[in-house]
Amino acid sequence: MTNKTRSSFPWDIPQTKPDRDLSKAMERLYSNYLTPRPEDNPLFSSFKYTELSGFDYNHHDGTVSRRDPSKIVKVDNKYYVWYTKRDTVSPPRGAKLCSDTVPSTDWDLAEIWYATSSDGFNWQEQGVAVPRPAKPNLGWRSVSTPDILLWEGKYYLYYQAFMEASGLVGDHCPVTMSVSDSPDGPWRPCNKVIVENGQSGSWDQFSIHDPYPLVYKGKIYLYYKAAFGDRPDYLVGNGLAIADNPFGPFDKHPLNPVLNSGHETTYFPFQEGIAAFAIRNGNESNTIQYSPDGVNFSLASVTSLMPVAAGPYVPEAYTNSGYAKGIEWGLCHFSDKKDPTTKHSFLGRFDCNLTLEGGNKDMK
Ligand code: AAL
Repeated sequence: MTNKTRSSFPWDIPQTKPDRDLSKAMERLYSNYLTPRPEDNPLFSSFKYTELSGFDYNHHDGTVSRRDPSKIVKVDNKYYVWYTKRDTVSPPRGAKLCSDTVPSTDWDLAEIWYATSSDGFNWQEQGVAVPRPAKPNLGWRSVSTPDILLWEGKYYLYYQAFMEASGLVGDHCPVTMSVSDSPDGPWRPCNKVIVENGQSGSWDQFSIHDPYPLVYKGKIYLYYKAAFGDRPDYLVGNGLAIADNPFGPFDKHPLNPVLNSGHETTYFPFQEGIAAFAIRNGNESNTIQYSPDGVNFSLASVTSLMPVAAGPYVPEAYTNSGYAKGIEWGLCHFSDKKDPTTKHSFLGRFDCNLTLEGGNKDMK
């Protein structure tokens, strides 16, 4: 439905707040969202999903899993994505039954792999980017959930580094980083914790998850999730740590957490600020949020069927453009959790309309 058709309805929602008493719901329409009508709201979109070609899953028997894709970057006309890959003797068996070869969770005993594509639909898996290092190095049990930063001509992968099987005690792990001169590697581990856990009793004392670096205001803005407790009582907050150098120090923002909801949160520069997908966990799940300063987020829209663990193609993720145009597609993951004997995840593509242009936002 176009705006033209819409505005011909006599009862259509006025674009500006009417000068009369309003119900709470109508009041909220003008105070909570970027625009009262989703058709005009640059941060409203539905999502469309497409199967990818190029990844082999061993007939989806649960021994092979790919999940938590990074942002996508384009280098020499090729798209690159990094992700968690598990290729194990069995599907995850839980903390009680795991061993040196049997994974506890879908992201246990994993490595970071990468793939390339010329069109975003057909992918070629290139191989391992960051293998599990020998014990007792950071991440010896599992390396997972990567994201990528381009900074002054070099490439930096930030990822979770497990020192014990996930699930033995929560899902606890720190974040570390590897650096390379090329997206094809080789990757050199920095061998240190990049974002420190909070002090005992603080909101991010146990784990720093889902590191997500962007370049904003000339600095590295690294968003992350911290988890209190175990699934399903999984209470999350999302924080921000800022650095001038990819090796750190990363200073945590004094207002952390900056998001009260959102698991595997996705961020991208939008207009002069930062937009975020809060996909699940928390009162504000299924919302797209916007902060004009990268710190103070408000609801921009409420939507549904959002991409899980989305890694979008963000043309302005590292350009420090000052006024960004948004995103149109990326990769995400789907998890097959119903049957414990084949539990695994696989990658898919999402398309959306989260660009500066308004227009119809329903993806068909
Ligand atoms: C994901 C992410 C992190 C968690 C686990 C693997 O969805 O939030 O990466 O540790 O689940």
